[in-house]
Amino acid sequence: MGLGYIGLPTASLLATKGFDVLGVDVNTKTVDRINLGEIHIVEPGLDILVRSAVQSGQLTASLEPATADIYIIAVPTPLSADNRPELSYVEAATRAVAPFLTASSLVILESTSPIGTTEKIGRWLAELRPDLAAPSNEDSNPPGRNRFFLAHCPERVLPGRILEELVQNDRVVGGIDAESTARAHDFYRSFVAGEIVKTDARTAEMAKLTENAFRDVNIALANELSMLCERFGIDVWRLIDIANHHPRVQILKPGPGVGGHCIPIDPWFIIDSAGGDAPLLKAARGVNQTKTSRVVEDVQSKVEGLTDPVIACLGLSYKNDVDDLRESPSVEIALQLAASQAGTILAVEPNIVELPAKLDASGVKLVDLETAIAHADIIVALVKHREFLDVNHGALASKVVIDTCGLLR
Ligand code: SAJ
Repeated sequence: MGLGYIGLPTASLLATKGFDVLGVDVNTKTVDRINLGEIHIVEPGLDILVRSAVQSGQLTASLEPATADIYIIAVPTPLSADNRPELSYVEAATRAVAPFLTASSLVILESTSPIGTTEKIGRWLAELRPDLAAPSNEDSNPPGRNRFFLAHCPERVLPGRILEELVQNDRVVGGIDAESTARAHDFYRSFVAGEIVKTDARTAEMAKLTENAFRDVNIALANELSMLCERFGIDVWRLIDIANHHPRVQILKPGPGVGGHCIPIDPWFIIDSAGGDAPLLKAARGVNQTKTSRVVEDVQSKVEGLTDPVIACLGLSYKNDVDDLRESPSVEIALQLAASQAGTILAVEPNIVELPAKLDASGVKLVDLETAIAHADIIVALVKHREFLDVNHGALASKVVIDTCGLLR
């Protein structure tokens, strides 16, 4: 259920491992493209995998689910405007599969979810299918009654390395009851090379959120150091390199802020589940958001005194070598610069062919690297894409350069 960044790689991998896979998505265009053996997202190796999965007949895409042994829910769990988890896609997917469940069906939630979501799915399914016994951690299932199984197995793959990590990463499986955990474990064992750690559903949910919160806090330290180093006249990249020589220190890299649909979102799931009582996670979110505003202010201060300034933003995606612009601090920076009429804003993003509507409407222009460098007074390096690595440093000599991602080191 869901053929996005997690569902499509998982569906096509399973298909090439011999499973009969029905990939379900609510988007007609996505379904049509996949049935032609084409893909709608950028991920290394995915085009070849999907083509071969579709051509072999093992993978079919559809708008509607059908009866299956295993249902994997891999739909988005976004954050609402007031930082609350939005479970409507999970609920819709649950409602869509409910009529098709049979005795012994295994339902697996892979979407990153707030604490208690797997139990919630169990309650929805119990209401929708009173003819089947729902799994219960109190072990109250009457013996012999037809029942379904339910577990959480959070996705943990890194965009850009999804196909490799789907197989190689360790997985966490947490069932509502021990039998659900065991069945989910056996399923993942059939295609995962890494260790499969068994736990309960709530711990699995919290483990996934903890991993991303750990990264957010660590990057917040790097971003705070970058702002402090600016004040102290110290090269933050060199500083972190040196500190990381210590055998027990591993600080991540500063950047223009933290983006994507995972790391800036998942700490809020914990904060929300805790009724707001998670001060460190909130502080880290604040620091990482402040870093984005600081980059905008830095550019604005450099523009002062220039006539008709041209500002080139190198990179728009949320991180290097992906096409994903969701929750991207670089997009936010370009938008804020455009809104504040800081100058003409040129954007270079080699992984897209057209700008999203809101950037286009704001007057930002998508250009290639050479054009941007030739015309810009101020270069803001936002994302360390491989296409930027060979940038001609000589051509930058006469420009004001703000390097947020260490591109020009
Ligand atoms: N970033 C930094 N400095 C760093 C590393 C990252 O500023 O040193 C920024 C990136 O530029 C980006 C953001 O953080 O804006 C997130 O990028 P990322 O590479 O850290 O993570 P994601 O969002 O692509 O994927 C994460 C991964 N989680 C962990 O590494 C703990 C991935 O394994 C998860 O599956 C994914 O979230 C997810 O779906 O939850």
